[in-house]
Amino acid sequence: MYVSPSLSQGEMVNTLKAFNIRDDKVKNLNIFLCGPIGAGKSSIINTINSILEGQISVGYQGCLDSSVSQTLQFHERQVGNAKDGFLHLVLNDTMGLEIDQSNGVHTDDIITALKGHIKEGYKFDPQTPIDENSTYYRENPSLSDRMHCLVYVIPADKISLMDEFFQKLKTIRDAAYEMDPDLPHVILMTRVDKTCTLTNKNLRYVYNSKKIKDKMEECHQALDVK
Ligand SMILES: Nc1nc2c(ncn2[C@@H]2O[C@H](COP(=O)(O)OP(=O)(O)O)[C@@H](O)[C@H]2O)c(=O)[nH]1
Ligand SMILES: [Mg+2]
Repeated sequence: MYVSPSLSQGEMVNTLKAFNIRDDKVKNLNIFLCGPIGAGKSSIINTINSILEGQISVGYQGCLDSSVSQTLQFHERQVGNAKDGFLHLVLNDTMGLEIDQSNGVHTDDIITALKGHIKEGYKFDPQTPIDENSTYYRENPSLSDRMHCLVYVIPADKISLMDEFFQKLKTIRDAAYEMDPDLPHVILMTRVDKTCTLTNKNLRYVYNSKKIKDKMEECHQALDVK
């Protein structure tokens, strides 16, 4: 699927709505959102769903900035709604990947989820990765169960504080390359309004800002995705 950036928002939405998967063994395209708590993952899911509902909103989810994850649950959100129909896209929120291993979801669990072994609703235990005997553990995940795209959600205003975190993301990146060398990796930079006075005034300047360009370069170098 290619959605040209020159399309209007309505045209983009229609392209997404018309999107179908050629392989009928794969029901939905699974997109894996991965990033620190407070990066804006839930806000992205909300914004996408609001746009599809025809609202013009750009939504930051109304929740508090927190250094500890509120929910340590594996969560799938199908894009769309019951009234207008669902798209063949599922956004998977990893939740609570903390800088500190002892506090958030274990990196091993993130990798297990990436490979499709973890079922929706599983409550992560920060101390121990999922037990293969758990009812939430899927022993032989199919192509339909695993992730098809890895999105790193990176808060632009926190990049310089994230050295240790980037190491975690690189472990996940390498596991993804090992699982499927052709898996697309995307960096999605959030909180650009908090990083530059120009974008803070108007988000339309996002592609004109030297500061944002430098942050994007910093992200790219830190993660080194192909
Ligand atoms: N200023 C600003 N705040 C944002 C942005 N994205 C998210 N937020 C806020 O950052 C906080 C964390 O967002 P959330 O979506 O819950 O992050 P999550 O932990 O990754 O799911 C919330 O208070 C959001 O309102 C953004 O692009 N700009
Ligand atoms: Mg969240």
